[in-house]
Parts: sequence; C-alpha cells; structure tokens
Amino acid sequence: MKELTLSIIKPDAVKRNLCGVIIQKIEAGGLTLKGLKMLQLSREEARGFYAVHREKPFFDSLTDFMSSGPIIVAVLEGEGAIEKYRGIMGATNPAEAATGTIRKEFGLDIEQNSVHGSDSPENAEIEISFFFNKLEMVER
Ligand code: 3AN
Repeated sequence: MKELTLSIIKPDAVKRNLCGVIIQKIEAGGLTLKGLKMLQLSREEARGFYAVHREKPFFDSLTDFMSSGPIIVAVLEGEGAIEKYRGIMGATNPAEAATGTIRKEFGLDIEQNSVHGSDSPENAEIEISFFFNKLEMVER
C-alpha cells in the first residue's frame, strides 16, 4: 500500500553537507519526494515536535540539538514507506545500525544520528501536518 512518511535530515548532517548523499540514498531506496524544505526550529518548536519524548532523560538535550541549526524536512511516498524508510535509516544507535544504512554511514552518536523517520501511520500524519500544508505537497 502506498504510504507517506516524514523524514528529517538533522542538524549534524546538514552541517556536514550530507543532504545530497542522504537524499540520494532515499531515492535509490525506492522512495519518492512529495515535499521538501529547509528550516530551523526554535527550541519551543522542537519541544513541540518531540512532545512524546518529554518524560525521557534525553529530552532537553535532544530538543536543544534539533534546534541548533538548519534541518531539511521531507514528505516521502512509496509502498510501505514508513518501514522502508526506517530500513534505509538503520537502528537509532549508529553503532548498532546495519552496514549501508544512513545512520551507520553518517550518524555520530545515538542523539546526533543524522535522520528522523516516522514510526507509525498515526505519527506520520501528525508529523507531516506539523511541517507541511497541502500546497507544499505535490501529486506525483
Ligand atoms: P527513532 O528516531 O529511531 O525512532 P526514538 O523515537 O526512540 O528513535 O528517539 C527519537 C530521537 O531521540 C532519536 N532519533 C535520537 O536522536 C534521540 N534519542 C533516542 N534515544 C536516545 C538516547 N538514549 N540518548 C540520546 N538521544 C536519544
């Protein structure tokens, strides 16, 4: 079934000029860009986006990091896009990620792990509408 998912290229990867190579892996993995933009979250916006993690010990550090520099947000489309993209990203901890995945190749540590991807259809919908309105997503 065709699905949508939200991708974020995180500040650590944007800073190191890895946007192109990450988007290359996304497209080569069979996902199609439906929306794309660059922005920088405020601390408050980052805290809103990661609200599900507000009780976690890493919440302050994570949201400071996510608001520390520009990010690229994208809506990806494809068959089983959510699971497919999580496969392309690799495990949360780059040290445990499989060879060839984005996080294995580029992630610095469990927090600065270069990319985010939605983990369920419900969260994909919430996360996409956090960043994109209808006009910013194309039909392809
Ligand atoms: P994923 O992004 O693989 O779905 P989540 O949802 O468990 O992982 O975590 C959200 C984000 O929080 C991760 N992408 C990572 O940046 C950060 N994170 C997760 N676990 C830790 C941790 N133990 N310490 C620091 N940051 C973490």
